[in-house]
Amino acid sequence: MMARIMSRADRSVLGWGAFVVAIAALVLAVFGLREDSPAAAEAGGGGEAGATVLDIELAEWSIGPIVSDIPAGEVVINVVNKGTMVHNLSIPQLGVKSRDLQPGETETLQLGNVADGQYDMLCEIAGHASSGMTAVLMVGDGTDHTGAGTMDWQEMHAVMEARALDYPAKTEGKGGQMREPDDVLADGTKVFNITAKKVQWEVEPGKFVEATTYDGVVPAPHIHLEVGDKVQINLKNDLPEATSMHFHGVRVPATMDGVEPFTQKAVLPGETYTYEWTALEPAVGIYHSHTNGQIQIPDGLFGAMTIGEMPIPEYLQDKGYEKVDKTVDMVLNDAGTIGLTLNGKSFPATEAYTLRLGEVMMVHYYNEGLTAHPMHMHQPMGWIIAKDGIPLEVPMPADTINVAPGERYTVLYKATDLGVWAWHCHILTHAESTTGMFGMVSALIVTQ
Ligand SMILES: [Cu+2]
Repeated sequence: MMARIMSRADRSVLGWGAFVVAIAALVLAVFGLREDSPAAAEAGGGGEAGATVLDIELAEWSIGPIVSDIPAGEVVINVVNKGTMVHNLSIPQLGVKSRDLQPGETETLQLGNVADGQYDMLCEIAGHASSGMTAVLMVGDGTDHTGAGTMDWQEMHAVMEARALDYPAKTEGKGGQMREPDDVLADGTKVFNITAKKVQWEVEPGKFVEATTYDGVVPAPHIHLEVGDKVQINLKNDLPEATSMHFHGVRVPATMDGVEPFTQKAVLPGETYTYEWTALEPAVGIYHSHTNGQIQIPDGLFGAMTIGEMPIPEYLQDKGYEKVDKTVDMVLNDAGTIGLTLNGKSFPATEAYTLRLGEVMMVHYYNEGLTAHPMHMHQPMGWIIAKDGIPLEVPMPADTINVAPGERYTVLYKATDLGVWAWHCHILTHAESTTGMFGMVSALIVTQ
């Protein structure tokens, strides 16, 4: 039995009231509560006599401790970069900023005499704060109860619950929708006119970021082709910098591989560049930039591209996986202006997916971020049926699928039990914070 790799998903939404109650219960039951104890380091040594010395660690994607509660007075901060990328520590309200620290580097910051108050700390490297590199410096006698550092567990719980109950929150813009050709030429060539441009993109309610996009959406429109299709993609560059387009995981001639300056000239601002090739083999791929890619891609310049049909393995047909009722792309990101997101949205603005009992969902995972994400579906169990678009001879069961940057996994899920099932990255700091779930969290809702 064959199923189209991407069909127009029927994402009918039902019973949201019941769902909201259900997910609230789910949130409490599944994720539980953790009380992060505010860290206070009060010691001599290194600083001026009587100064408070604070140790702050930078990593992907956190600043720890997330809340530091210290007395007013002289403050010295020892910053260490324990991550694998360059980071810095900035306290804008105090005008204090470390230099850019390489992995393993340290710096001591003399803050001087700091008055009572709440001061934000963040990494100023583009996209790092929105990915989670923020923390709070609470200075004073602790009577300020507006900040996270002084919340008791009930207050923290209320903040977390309020955030979770917003799910699935409405935001402007929806990416990754199927894109029909703009034109079909006499010889059957499918023509797609695609514009690279910056837009303001709402990643979560009220939070707009400058995204780098194809056609104004994150992820870019999904392009689906059949084996044998001739395709022409006219890439117009409306960005303020050069770009190019690479077809990741798709067999194309070297001259169409998009790696400037080797296989083509860069597409300069204002120019249009044409890619033409024939779809030779089935694929589960991605089209994305290959120019300044470490910025342009996390900032949003990526979209799914599939060719042909993905078969259901006989092994699973025998287990009752007869047809695919719904096909879903799950594009992961963690950096740039877009940050920790599923399909360009951060919880609670992520989509809620629905299945009826017995229905089968095919999910294509794609990772366009900078780090791996173990994507966990609470239920049902998933079956990996293809890796990077190639069907596996023997499918592999997995409730957690570690998707490294650049990888694609195709997974079948058959709805076996009613309920709201959390579906999230299992690197916990990609899914939860002291103010509740965020980032790479979504849910599958199974109904009768
Ligand atoms: Cu993750």
